[in-house]
Amino acid sequence: MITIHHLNNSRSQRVLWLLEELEVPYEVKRYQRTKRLQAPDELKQVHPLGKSPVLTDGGRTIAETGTIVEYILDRYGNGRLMPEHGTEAYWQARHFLHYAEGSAMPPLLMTLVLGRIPEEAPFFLKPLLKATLGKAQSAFVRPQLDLHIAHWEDALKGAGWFAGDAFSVADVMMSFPVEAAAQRVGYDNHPLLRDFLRRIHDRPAFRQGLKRGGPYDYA
Ligand SMILES: N[C@@H](CCC(=O)N[C@@H](CS)C(=O)NCC(=O)O)C(=O)O
Repeated sequence: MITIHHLNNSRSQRVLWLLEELEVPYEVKRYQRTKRLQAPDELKQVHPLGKSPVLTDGGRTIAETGTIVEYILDRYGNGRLMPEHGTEAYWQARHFLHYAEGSAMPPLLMTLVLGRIPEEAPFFLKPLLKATLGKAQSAFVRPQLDLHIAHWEDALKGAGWFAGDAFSVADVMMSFPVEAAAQRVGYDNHPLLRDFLRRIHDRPAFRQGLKRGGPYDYA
């Protein structure tokens, strides 16, 4: 039986959603973030990085969302949620499967970190840090984020999914950066991304995944 080691309010939610879409039975072991929003040390007993998600299945332990998702599709997918091998849609799905964590998340994480540094600094440094890091944010990070968001909106033209004309693993993987950017940037000028979020939130498997994973700020 698969166990997902799930940190509350995290990108691990995608894995629960995928398993619900595929109707694969699984257990959830929940972990709570510390006051500083980090994973508890207990997770390091499951995998040395101590990050979530981690999947355990029999004697096997797998970390990193993209690998976990590939493992689940490979072992339990029976061809579902992945476009036909070798087609354009297939390579588009592979692109988004890797891109979600490899390229889309770093500028979002940077936004989070740059915003948090002044909050945690001594009071007399806050204004200086806010001004300096705010500039770095608007000069370097925000243009990158805008570039990425334009790529997402463009990908949704057509059928409204990230790969081909049907819902796939690409949509599951991309949901986390899309949710995170909705909070940090907003989609006033991106109707396809707004519609994408509405449609995934309506999926019964998405809602069931939320029940199993617990409160999730991103949806
Ligand atoms: N790229 C990794 C990122 C893993 C990761 O950073 N997970 C976050 C959850 S959103 C985490 O465990 N954060 C807590 C911490 O770093 O202590 C993946 O997709 O699995």
